[in-house]
This record gives sequence, structure tokens and C-alpha cells, in this order.
Amino acid sequence: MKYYLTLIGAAILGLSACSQKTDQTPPASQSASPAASAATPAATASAPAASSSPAASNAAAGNCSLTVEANDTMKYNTGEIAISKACKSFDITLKNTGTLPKTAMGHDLVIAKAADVDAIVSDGASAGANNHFLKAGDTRVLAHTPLIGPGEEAGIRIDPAQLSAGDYEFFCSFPGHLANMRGKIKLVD
Ligand SMILES: [Cu+2]
Repeated sequence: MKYYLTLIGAAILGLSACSQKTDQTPPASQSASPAASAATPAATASAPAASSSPAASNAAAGNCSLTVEANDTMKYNTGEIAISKACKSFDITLKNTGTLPKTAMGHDLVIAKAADVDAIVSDGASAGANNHFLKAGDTRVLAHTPLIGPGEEAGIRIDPAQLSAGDYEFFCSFPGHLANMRGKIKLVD
């Protein structure tokens, strides 16, 4: 009998302990706080995902094309063109923002292996503006825009896969411009 009462007492104690637990705010907030901290890793996990997705959409929207400007001070507005390997094709638009006539300050954008650039330019110097100062059928030239004058623009499309064969550069073949108008093509992931 005494044992039975003890059991009931224990049961009552257990019940009251139980109801105390549910009624008490601290345990409740304690149980909510692990939930909140469990939600925090989820939030931080989704944050990089969110920040990487605009980058991915940027790549899709803008990284497979680029506009390069050339001006009367004999300069491109960039010293490097980064091309993503993920691009099926890459469009480069050259824009001549100058005002000087094409015969005095024309520009083009030629892409070739770095090791070939000097020879391409010296071989092309006598070819004349009508031939974009490039030797006819120069196979060392991967791609080139026409020589353009003030306010004009021209584009080329290249296959990034072609650039994996070596170090490529972009440059202007107009006589005398190479020293100032030459940059690296960088193939990136
Ligand atoms: Cu030029």
C-alpha cells in the first residue's frame, strides 16, 4: 500500500513536473532557440546560394560579351579581356570613341598569340588602312575587327575553346599603336 501511494505520488510529481515544464517560458524559449539556431545555418546556407545565383545570371547575361573602347589618346579602356570558358562564343565589340579621322587615328582589335603579335604588326604595316594593316591571309591572326574611324564600332565573335592553345593578346594593328594598345586575353573558369 505504501508502495502504491509512492507510485501515485511519483506520478503526480511527474505530472506536475511535466505541466510545469510546458507552462514555463524558459524551457519553451530554450526549445525555440535551438530551432532558431537550426534556422540560422539554413539561412547562411541559402545566403551564399542567393549571392551566387545573381553572379551566375550575370555570367549568362553579360560575361559572354564585352565592349572595348578605343580613343584619340591611342588607348583601349582595358588592359585585359577575361573570357569565360563556359561561354559557347564570346563577342567583343570595339567602339572608337575618338573624333580624329580614321587615317590619323583609326583603330582595330586583333587577337593573336602573344608570341606572334610583333611580327603580325610589322608584316601588316605596309598592307594599308583598306586591309586593316594586316597582311592578307595572315593565319597567325585568330580574329580581327575592321579598322574603324571616329564614332564607329565593329565586333568579332570568338570561340573560347580556340584560346586554350596558348597565350593570346589583343592589340591594334594601326602603325605605331601597338606600344599603347595591347592587352592580355585571360581565359577564366
Ligand atoms: Cu589604334
